[in-house]
Amino acid sequence: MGTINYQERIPNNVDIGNDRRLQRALEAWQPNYIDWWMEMGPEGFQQDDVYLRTAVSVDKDGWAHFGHVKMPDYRWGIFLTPSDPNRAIHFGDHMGEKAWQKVPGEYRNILRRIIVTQGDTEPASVEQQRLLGQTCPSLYDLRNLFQVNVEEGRHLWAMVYLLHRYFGRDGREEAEALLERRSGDIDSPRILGAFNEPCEHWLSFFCFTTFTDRDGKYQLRALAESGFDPLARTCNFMLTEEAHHMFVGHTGVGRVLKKTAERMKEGDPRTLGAIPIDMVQKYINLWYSLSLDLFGGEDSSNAATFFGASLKGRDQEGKAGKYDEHTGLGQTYDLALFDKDGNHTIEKLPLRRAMNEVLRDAYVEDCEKVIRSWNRILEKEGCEMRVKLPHRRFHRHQGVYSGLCFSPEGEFMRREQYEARKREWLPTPEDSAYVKSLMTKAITAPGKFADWIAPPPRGINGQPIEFDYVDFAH
Ligand code: BYC
Ligand code: FE
Ligand code: FE
Repeated sequence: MGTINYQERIPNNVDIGNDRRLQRALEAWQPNYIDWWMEMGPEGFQQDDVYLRTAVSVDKDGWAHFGHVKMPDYRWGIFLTPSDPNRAIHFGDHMGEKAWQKVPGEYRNILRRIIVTQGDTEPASVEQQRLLGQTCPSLYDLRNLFQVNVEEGRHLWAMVYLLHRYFGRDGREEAEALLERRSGDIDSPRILGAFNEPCEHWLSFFCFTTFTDRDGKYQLRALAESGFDPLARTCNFMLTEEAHHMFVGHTGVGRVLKKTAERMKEGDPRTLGAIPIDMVQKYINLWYSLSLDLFGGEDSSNAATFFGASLKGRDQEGKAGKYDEHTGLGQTYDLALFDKDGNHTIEKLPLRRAMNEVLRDAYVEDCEKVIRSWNRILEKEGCEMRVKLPHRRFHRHQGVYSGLCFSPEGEFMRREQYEARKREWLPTPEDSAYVKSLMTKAITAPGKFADWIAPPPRGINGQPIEFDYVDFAH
């Protein structure tokens, strides 16, 4: 079950060869996917050999093979973790029933919508990152960018498989539409806010992979609990890939801070070509708040429906000892509300309606750990400055705090006051221009790094830091 069939045109471990209709549908989608990849994937590097990992099995250890491949030849495929024939639904209204192997008719539309929303983020992120290779700080980082990109492409395959296999004709139409929307396009944008924001330089890329890919981790963990078994199994395998994306972001920002702290011993980081810590803080504020929005409204009837229908659980819903009870009924969640004058009340929200917020809580806690590890780097370098997460009410565009203004400490502010201070908290055009001025060309000599980032402590897959992670065709 763990092994993947690479003999077929579409690598997979779900026996698509035994389902002619499905195989034909996916093989018809494949050339459109490649067209999308050539048009919207990493620009300028499609002919180069990149040291990439490819899934060879879905077993926990040893699932990956490493080798140089040209990105358009990457073996994108469909990999699900093994099925457990006895798996039962463990939350919501269907608790105790056998996990579904087919889509329950009554939930067909909402399930398709969840899958399409998830699927849409994957190609969106590739589109947002498509020009970054041209200003990479090293070959090591270039390779990591491309690893993230090909795997986001594979995550799109994962969702498209579910659409084709379980949703028939409307699934096929949605799969086509996933290749037609474009990040940031006025007429046909991607579905969720953060995936239409420009990601113009490597500091934004590292913040994106720290905070936005980490939203992915929590959404996938919630969907990995799903009563719809194929969705749960596909998300479980996606999570093994996701860990590297967050590693890239977490260590990337960490290396930026390390370099800045080193430089601060010599003088003003700005005049020494490093990125000042308060500028890093602004990008943390931006990408963290955009990513908080991805969890949806704090009070959400959609979230209540998803949980009640046993389609989307809480973080680690099935983990022994984590939750006392799994219906989410008869309980409340205290939510702080503000009116337009800043008057503050606490509402007792029925727990099911608060499921987006419950998931956001798990995410916030995880992000706090990341911040602590960044601050340990600063401390070790003898730097007194620290970074922090802004309050979850700061700079929100979805949910009960959108339309109101809050400081990074979470205090209510009048709009004029907030507007007057916004430049201290969020990147300005000048900040963006400064960061970009440090990243005007690709650093491609093996083992060399741009001046604004420290080298990593070790290479990828046991290779040395100066390894040829990308072999250029010319
Ligand atoms: N932008 O009830 P509400 C990843 C809409 S990241 C724009 O508050 P709900 C990745 C919402 O659709 C993980 N619109 O929230 C990371 C609804 O519209 P309707 C992505 C938004 O429905 C990096 C209305 O506002 N996966 O994988 O519970 C690289 C009110 O909705 C936004 C998923 O998100 C927004 N931010 O939505 C690559 C999982 N937020 O119904 C990949 C699938 C909400 O009024 N999605 N709206 O027309 C879901 O489970 C849910 O749809 C949401 C929350 C999490 C988005
Ligand atoms: Fe992904
Ligand atoms: Fe990711």
